[in-house]
Order: sequence, then C-alpha cells, then structure tokens
Amino acid sequence: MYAQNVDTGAKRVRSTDEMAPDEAAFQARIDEGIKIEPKDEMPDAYRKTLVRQISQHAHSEIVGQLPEGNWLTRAPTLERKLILLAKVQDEAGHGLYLYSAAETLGASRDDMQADLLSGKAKYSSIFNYPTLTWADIGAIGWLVDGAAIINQIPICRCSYGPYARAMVRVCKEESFHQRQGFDILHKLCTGTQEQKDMAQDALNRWWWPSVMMHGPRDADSVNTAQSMQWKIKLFTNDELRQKYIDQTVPQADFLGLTIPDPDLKWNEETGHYDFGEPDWDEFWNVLKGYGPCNQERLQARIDAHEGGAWVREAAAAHAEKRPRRREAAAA
Ligand code: BYC
Repeated sequence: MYAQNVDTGAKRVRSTDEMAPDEAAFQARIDEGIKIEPKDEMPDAYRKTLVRQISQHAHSEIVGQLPEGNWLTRAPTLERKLILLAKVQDEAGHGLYLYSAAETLGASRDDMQADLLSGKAKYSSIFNYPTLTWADIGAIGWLVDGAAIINQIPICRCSYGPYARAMVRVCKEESFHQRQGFDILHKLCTGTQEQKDMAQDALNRWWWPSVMMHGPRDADSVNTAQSMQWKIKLFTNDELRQKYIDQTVPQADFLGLTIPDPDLKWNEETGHYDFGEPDWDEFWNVLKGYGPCNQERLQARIDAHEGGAWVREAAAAHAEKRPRRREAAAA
C-alpha cells in the first residue's frame, strides 16, 4: 500500500516510514488512487510542483501558438487556413484551462503572466525553433503534437483532479492536431519531388527538438522521482521518449521519409527502437534562452500583453460600473 522508494533519477525520494504522519497519510491517499481536489490538504511541495508544471504547460500552449500562427496568412488553401486557425485557437483554449487549473492551487494569473514575460518561467523548448516552410506546420502537428499526446495521455490519470480533467479534452483536441499535421505531410510526400524534399527537410530540422521535448535524460531529471511518487508524472522522461520513438518511426516509414538518426535501429530483443543521443548541450542552451527564436517568442508575448492593455482597462472599468447599474435598478 505504501509507496516504495523510487529512484528514477538524480533525486531519491523518502518512503512513507520516513515521513511525518500527515505527509504519510497524504501519500497513502495518492497510493490508493484517490484524486486530490483544490480544497484538500496537501503538502506545500506538492502544490508548488503542480503550480510549476501546470503553469509551464500553460505557457507552452500560449507560446506554442506563435510558430504556427506565423503561417496563418500563408496557408496554401482556404481549407488549410481554416483548419490551422482552429488548431491555433485550440491551443489558446488549452492555455486558459491550464491557467485555471493552476489558479485552483492558489496561483495568481497575473503572477504567472509576469513570470512568463520576464523570462523567469519556462515553456517548452520546442517552440524556440523557427517555422521556415509550410512543411514545418505539418511537422509540428505530426511530431510536436504527437509528442505532446504521448506525454499528456498519462496526465489524464494524474493525482490532481483539475489537471487530470483538463487533460481529457486537451488530448482529444491534440489527436485532431496530430492527424492534420500528418495529413499535410502525407499530401506533400505524395506530391512533387520538390514537395517531398520540403517534407524531409522539415523532419530533419524538427526530429531532434521533438525527441528532446520529453525533457532531460532520467539521470539528469531533478523532478521525476518526486513527481512520480506523487503521481503527477506516471512515466519517466526516457520511458515517454522511447514510446514516442516507437510510435513515430513506422509513421515516418509510411510517409517514405527518413529519420535523421544513423543509430536508429529496431532491436528484436527489447522490442523497441534503439536510437542515438540527442544534443543535450543544445537542449540546455535553449532552456537558458539561447535558442534560435527565444527572444522573438518572448517579445511577441510582451507586445501582445502591452497591446491588450486597453482591453483589460476597459473590462475593469465595465466591471466597476456594473454593480452601480444594479444598485440603480434596485432603487
Ligand atoms: N522544455 O526534472 P525535469 C504542446 C525543464 S505544449 C523546457 O525532467 P519535469 C503544444 C523542467 O521544467 C507541451 N523546459 O522536469 C502546444 C525542469 O526545470 P524546472 C508542453 C524543460 O517537470 C502548442 C528541468 O528542465 N507539455 O505540446 O519532471 C502547440 C528539469 O527537467 C523541458 C507539458 O508541459 C522542455 N522540453 O519534466 C502544439 C507537459 N523538459 O521547472 C503542442 C507537462 C524539461 O525544475 N509537463 N524542462 O526549473 C511535463 O510533463 C513535465 O514538466 C516535463 C518535464 C516532462 C516537460
């Protein structure tokens, strides 16, 4: 019943015998699969970890609109434009559910927003790469949303109720996004040689960043062990990465594209693909703010926030006026 010591990475977690009674009781609820709800007692560290992960997740959805939004005016047909517009709007919706989920833990939307705009808060590394061609929009849907689904399906079963429930709808929408990306690439791969080359070039550039999206190797992951004990994460970064690669390689074969990894090989014994080592220096550099588009992405969010100031002011003025109108109606 009680959690075993989990040692998945850099940090070792405590067994329930080593915990204070209230903490052990909380862990026992988690181990029994009872969902934690906003008004329940919870350790500060559990709350803090959730706010960290959920707010980063929300920021990723919001910043994630930018690379694709960049192609809204250049989508090749009206139909593609409508589909892309709907996808980008879905991402905005995901960001808002997630900010709301973080608010149920006592986080303030203004603080989360301020942390994103000051560069203090992280968002997914993947969105710091440029979308150079239309095929990149296919690659984002296929690879990036594909990676997101692998990561997020288990979160539908995580221990915190509002986060788990938000993920159900998000995952349904992400699977539509993944299919639309695959469909863009399928069209290109069955078109002219130039179109197929464009698809291959997009795969070459997006493959490794999407493999790194799952986070650092388990050995370098500071949060995994504790998050797994609390069932905020149900799989380690490396487990999810392996699942992602096993699922994606046959899809690349179907498209007739080559994954840019000379070490990629089916392993009969393990029943999984072996693969090469991502460039972790690149990953950590992107996290530190030195990716190809970090500055541009942050500036776009700052501009949007400043440009929206008049809307916030108008909404606040309207909210102030409303009670007075009600008072007048009652008189
Ligand atoms: N990028 O100890 P670790 C989407 C950070 S949205 C940036 O393993 P953890 C989509 C990590 O935060 C996709 N930072 O951390 C949207 C930690 O730093 P802090 C977003 C990363 O939390 C629009 C440090 O590295 N999905 O799909 O146990 C259009 C050490 O890592 C990254 C989610 O957010 C990264 N890739 O595991 C299309 C899902 N990886 O916070 C698509 C929810 C790691 O200690 N999040 N870091 O300063 C998670 O599942 C987990 O937070 C992660 C990381 C697996 C991402």
